[in-house]
Amino acid sequence: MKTRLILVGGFLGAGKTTLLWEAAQRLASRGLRVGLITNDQAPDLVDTAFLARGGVKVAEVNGSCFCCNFQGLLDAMSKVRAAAEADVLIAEPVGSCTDLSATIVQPLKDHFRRELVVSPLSVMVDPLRLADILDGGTSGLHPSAAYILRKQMEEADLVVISKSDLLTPSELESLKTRLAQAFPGVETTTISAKTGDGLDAWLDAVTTQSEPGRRIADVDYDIYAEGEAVLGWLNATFMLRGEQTEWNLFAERLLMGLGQRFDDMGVSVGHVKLMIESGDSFLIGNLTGKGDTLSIRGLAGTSATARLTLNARVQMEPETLGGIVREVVATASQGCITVTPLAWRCLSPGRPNPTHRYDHVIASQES
Ligand SMILES: Nc1nc2c(ncn2[C@@H]2O[C@H](COP(=O)(O)OP(=O)(O)O)[C@@H](O)[C@H]2O)c(=O)[nH]1
Ligand SMILES: [Mg+2]
Repeated sequence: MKTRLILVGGFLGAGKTTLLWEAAQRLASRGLRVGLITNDQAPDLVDTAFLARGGVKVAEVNGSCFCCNFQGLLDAMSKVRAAAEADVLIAEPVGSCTDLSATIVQPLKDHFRRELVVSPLSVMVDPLRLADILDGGTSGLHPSAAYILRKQMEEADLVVISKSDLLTPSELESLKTRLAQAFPGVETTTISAKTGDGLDAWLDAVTTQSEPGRRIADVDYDIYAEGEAVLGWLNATFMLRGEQTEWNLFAERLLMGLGQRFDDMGVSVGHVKLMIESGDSFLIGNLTGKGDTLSIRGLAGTSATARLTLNARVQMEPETLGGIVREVVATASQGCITVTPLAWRCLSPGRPNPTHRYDHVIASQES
């Protein structure tokens, strides 16, 4: 029996991982076996640790994006397919990646149609960013990063407007209409992973349809490379030890401190995400733009030790980003917590150099 692969792209912070979590639970309750695949430029990804807590098998491709490490994606698919005996795999590419139709979907259709059914390429977009992009703005992003976001929608089979709970039904309808005008022929849907609205409809679509990669965007790799290179990238893990600490308050101090610093500097935040784990308890914190996007979910309780994993993608030199994170973690510790770094990767993504790049659409697979 063929395994189904669902690719969920979309810019940093669009809501991909939250959707993967929800989708995995719902597919499991439909009796399907699910495996998840995450992807990042470096190891120690919050998303992987978070998704693995859901009891689902997860494989991580790190060190390079799927497009530039196609074999890494294939290996992860085999590994998680075997481990989960999976009927369905859901893969989340790096949020600053585009051109997935040409570099992932077409080669899969071309060479793996015997073992794989590939679902329509879903691309998630945050409605607040989308509104500004459709108004001709950059949603606070570097123009080349905003270019990536637009290309992601241009190549999508299905644009999924996420976080629909943040808008009224009429605002959503108007966004969908404008999206259809800006990207003619693209299918659109809306989802709230928070309330569950639209989730089953999206799952029905991606688990039954198999016409992926119907379009290929014309991507200028110089602009694409610049859009990625302007982001400082930090994946860090720390051990925190000290007095009894209420970790949710610590996370709030830390994210507020970071949001404040980035807002004061006027730099654009792609995503800052952290996880604090203390025993079986954990929390996830996020900034997906300015300081007022701060959100924390879960409870990490009160204890003397915890593990902090922090992933940040912010428009600045990686060393500057690293320095700010060190300082703000120390300030949030208020002199009561000893912070020991366990892992530290600070980089700026290199020029994308895909393993494959098709310039034409491969005819659709027979089911
Ligand atoms: N209001 C709302 N927030 C959401 C929803 N889905 C995700 N988020 C938030 O968006 C942020 C980024 O989510 P995440 O899934 O990590 O995005 P990713 O970077 O695309 O994987 C987090 O703060 C989530 O809590 C949603 O349906 N509604
Ligand atoms: Mg994610």
